[in-house]
Amino acid sequence: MNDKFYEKYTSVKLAIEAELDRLVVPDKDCKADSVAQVLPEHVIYESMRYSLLAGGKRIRPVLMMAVGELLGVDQDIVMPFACALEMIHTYSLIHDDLPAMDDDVLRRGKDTNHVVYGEDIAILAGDGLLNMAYEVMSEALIDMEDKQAGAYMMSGVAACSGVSGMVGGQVIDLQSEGQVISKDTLLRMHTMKTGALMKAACTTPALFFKGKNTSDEDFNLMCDFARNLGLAFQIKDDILDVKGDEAVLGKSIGKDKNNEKTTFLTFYTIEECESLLDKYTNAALSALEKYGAKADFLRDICVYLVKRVS
Ligand code: GRG
Repeated sequence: MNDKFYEKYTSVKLAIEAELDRLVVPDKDCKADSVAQVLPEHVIYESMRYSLLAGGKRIRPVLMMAVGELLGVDQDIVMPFACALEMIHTYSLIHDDLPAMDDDVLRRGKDTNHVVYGEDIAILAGDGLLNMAYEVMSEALIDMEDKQAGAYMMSGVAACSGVSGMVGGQVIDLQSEGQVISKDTLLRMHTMKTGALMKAACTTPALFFKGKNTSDEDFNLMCDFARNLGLAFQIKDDILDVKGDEAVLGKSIGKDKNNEKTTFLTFYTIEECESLLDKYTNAALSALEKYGAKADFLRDICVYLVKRVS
């Protein structure tokens, strides 16, 4: 990867992190006052910020900003939706790490939320982030000139995050533990659990144009891009769970086997997984052909995700 890519990725990531930092405070309209005055419920903000601002690749919001740039949607319009998506992703990680789900102690290089704040606060921190995501999107919608566009964007994020998307995929995952599942079920589970937030990231800017007498071509291409990228991302995640370095990854490895999860490595060897990774990455890249050089940042993101070590 070239330096120009990392410079751009870092600058988008830092802008997103600065906005997340601004949004998640006891009262974002009078930050200085409320930080000075410690309220009894202050711990929930601390807990939400602990996980949200703990690092992470920020791949979903960076993708959303990149697609927004590609399709010509103002970056200020996309930013609140990108932040909301990262809040939803972080809530899902906090809840996924709970003893009732994956029971994990390490995330983003730190103790998991419930280890630090207890299960009760960790559940509420996840709930708080989920609700704040909708607060941030609906406030953005109020300020948008084209409210219908904002409503389409928010509804897209909601659909991808809920039972027909990530939550549904997590249910399939939990119900599949210790069971023999088919390759089709595995693909369906990951398309929902991991792929749906990728779909939200890549299609939300395209939804800005819905209902404006434009064709659905960009939306359909972004669905195709996200579906293949999501599967490539998950295969790489499965490989890293076996071959990765816990210190670099910042999360526990070997968890899939311990939790009796079916993964791509249940069906395929590492070498076969690596060629599947290439197959899905190439399919994702093919979906970008129409855009020529304008999509180079998105192409570089794909390559970065395939080569990532964390
Ligand atoms: C609790 C509703 C609910 C859903 C949980 C996110 C999730 C669904 C489970 C986490 C476990 C897992 C392996 C999910 C697959 C998606 C994935 C690889 C998540 C980790 O995302 P990264 O790598 O993490 O983008 P960072 O920390 O970089 O943001």
